[in-house]
Amino acid sequence: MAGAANPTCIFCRIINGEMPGHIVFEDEVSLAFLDQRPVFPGHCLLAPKDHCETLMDVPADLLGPLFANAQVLARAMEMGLQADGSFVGMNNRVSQSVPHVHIHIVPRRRGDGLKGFFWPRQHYENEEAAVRVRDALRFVIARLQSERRA
Ligand code: DGP
Repeated sequence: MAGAANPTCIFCRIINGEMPGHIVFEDEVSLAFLDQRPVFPGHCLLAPKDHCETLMDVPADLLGPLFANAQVLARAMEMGLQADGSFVGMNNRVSQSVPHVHIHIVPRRRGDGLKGFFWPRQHYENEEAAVRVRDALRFVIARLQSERRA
C-alpha cells in the first residue's frame, strides 16, 4: 500500500520528525537514518517518505530515485567509513519487522565475519529442478511485463 504517512508506523514517525533518528540523508522522496541495531556501525535504512509496505508497493516513478539514493549511500560507506564494500538488501514481508519498505545499506569489510550472511546455500537437485523453477519465474514475469505494458 502506497500513501502518505501512517500514524502507527515507526518509520513514518521518524520521517515526520515525531521520533528521533540519526538522519544521514534526506531528499524530497526519501530519508536514510542509522539502524538502531546495526550489523556494523554505519548500517543505514533508506525509506521512501510516503508509506509503502513492500518493494512491490513502491510506485514506479519512485523506484529510480530511491535506488539512486541507495547508490549514494553505498558510495558513502566506502568513502566516508572506509568500508571495502557494502551489503544492500531488503526484506519483503518475511523477516520484515517494520512494514514500511526500507533498504538496508550495511558497510562491509573483507574478513568482517559475515561470510554466511546470505544464509546456507543449497544445490538444485538436478537440471530438471532448476529448469522447473526457471520456467515458473519466466512464465509469471512474462505475464507481469505484459500487464505493465497494457
Ligand atoms: P527489517 O527487519 O528488515 O524490517 O529491518 C528493520 C530494521 O529497523 C531493524 O534492523 C531494526 C530497525 N529499527 C526498528 N525500529 C527502529 C527505530 O525505532 N529506529 C531505528 N533507527 N531503527 C529501527
